Amino acid sequence: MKFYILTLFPEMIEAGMNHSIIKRALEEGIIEIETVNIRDFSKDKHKRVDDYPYGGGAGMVMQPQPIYDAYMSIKDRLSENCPVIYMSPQGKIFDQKKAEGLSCLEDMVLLCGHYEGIDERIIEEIVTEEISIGNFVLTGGELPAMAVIDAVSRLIPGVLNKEESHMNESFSDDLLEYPQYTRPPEFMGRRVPDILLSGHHGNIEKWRKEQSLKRTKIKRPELLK
Ligand code: 21W
Repeated sequence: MKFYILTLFPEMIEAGMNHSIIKRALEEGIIEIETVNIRDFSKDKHKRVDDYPYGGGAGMVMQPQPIYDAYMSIKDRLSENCPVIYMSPQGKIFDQKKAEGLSCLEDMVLLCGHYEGIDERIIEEIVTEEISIGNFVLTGGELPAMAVIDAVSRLIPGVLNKEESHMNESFSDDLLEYPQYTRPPEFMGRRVPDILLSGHHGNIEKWRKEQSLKRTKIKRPELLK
């Protein structure tokens, strides 16, 4: 899978994706990330990419031309129905189901805005969908793009190793995870539940199921409805 990221801050993406499991997947060539610096396509002598909003108001708006030219610079290499996803507070909220859908694709373009957003004509002309990562305000689309890359990549075969993919996950069956413990058996006077030390795998599995259900009821009851 190849991710193309249109951004004013390619170093942010490169730094963020250079660790742990995603770093390994990049090194193994299972995923590929190509950042395109929108500023490289500015025709302004001061390399400006933003301007004042028509009609007035606070903040700056990213101009359409540098974004359009950045997109055109990769267009020839995109798959036929490659989505162009604008990371936007106005998008549909990202979830595990959406990650699963995206994980079947060959490639995708993630467009990251900054300042107060981008010129609306770019959304009309090149964007195929908008995705938000939640109802809170960030300063740009780079962190959301990285969240999408991370969530999608770990679903691609070969990205997680055997142990990692055995991780019983929150959200895959709409239940939260059971509590986990490692050594030592006692910490700050708190004991690991005896059942986990019993070696009785049947009982342990039953206990974990009960814990998952109990926790979901208490912490995230909306997941059960
Ligand atoms: C925040 C851009 C606020 C624009 C008209 C007049 C991408 C994001 C972002 C940002 C505004 C995501 C306006 C969750 C997020 C993102 C930066 C407001 C003001 N419009 N998911 N004034 N939260 N945020 N525009 O913030 O780019 S996905």
